[in-house]
Amino acid sequence: MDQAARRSIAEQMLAERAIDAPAIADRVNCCFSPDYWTSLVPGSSIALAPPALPERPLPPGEMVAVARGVEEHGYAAIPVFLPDAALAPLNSLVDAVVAAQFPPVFAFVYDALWSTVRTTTVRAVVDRTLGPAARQVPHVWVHVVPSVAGARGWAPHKDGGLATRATSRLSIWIALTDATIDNGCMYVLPRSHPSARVLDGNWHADTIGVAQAVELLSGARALPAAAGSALVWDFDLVHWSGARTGGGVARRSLSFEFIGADAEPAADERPLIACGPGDPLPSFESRLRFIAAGILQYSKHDASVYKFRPLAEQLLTRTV
Ligand SMILES: O=C(O)CCC(=O)C(=O)O
Repeated sequence: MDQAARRSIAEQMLAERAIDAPAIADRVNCCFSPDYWTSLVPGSSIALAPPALPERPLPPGEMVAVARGVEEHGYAAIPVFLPDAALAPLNSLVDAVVAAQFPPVFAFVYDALWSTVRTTTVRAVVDRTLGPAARQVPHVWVHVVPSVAGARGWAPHKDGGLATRATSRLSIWIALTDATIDNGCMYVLPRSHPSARVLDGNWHADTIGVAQAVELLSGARALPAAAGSALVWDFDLVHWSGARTGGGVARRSLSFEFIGADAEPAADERPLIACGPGDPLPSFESRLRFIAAGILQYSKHDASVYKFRPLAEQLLTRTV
């Protein structure tokens, strides 16, 4: 059986688990109500002014090291900049969305998630790596690797949908809980490692030799990340999630993308989001559209959201 046939069978199986039409209609109504969402979490907000999150300043010189890491290796780690006082409310928002039986990415209806990249740290990282006036691409995701042995996040890939192999772009992945070797932390193939050339160019090629596979294994690098720290990588870096070896807390993280002022956005990267000091957060309706587009785009990486595709389609077509 070829890959297309296998995929089609898997999609049919997943579609059979789809939510029925009345349940979708009910959920669409909830989705479009800011009051519904704020009622789930006391003290939560959905507005345009970004709330300031508690933030821990980075050691001097850290930004230079991050920018150098991205340039030389394609990635870098940012030490903890979000303290527990910021992480606890963020995790409560994800808890509430999951308890209401929505995919975790719906936590992006709330201001606080958007505020994580309006912090001094993230702004400085984006400025240093992409230059001034970079903007946010409306691709966001909440990654959850559940507390089940063998569970894992996304398979190896390079970022960018229609903008594959694009330059002047940066992903920022913020750990909401500790990401460890045992619970499925991220792995990368540093671009500076000699084996990275194996995946240059057409890295989707169906066959590579055993010798090359062994070479690739030698290049893989695990990146454990403490809650409140972040990883950044550019769109030419192969990265993936490890598999969990056991239980413990779920591994949770947020993903964001940014594009330099000089780069032409691909169709699926519009509308870009201005994210300088003083710029408003995306409107509630825009957030719903970004969440819905993410479900359609990322269900190929995250099968748990596949059954929400009809809901996402309705969110994209219905006007408020
Ligand atoms: O957290 C994960 O499992 C995958 C993150 C990732 O690869 C991405 O956001 O591009």
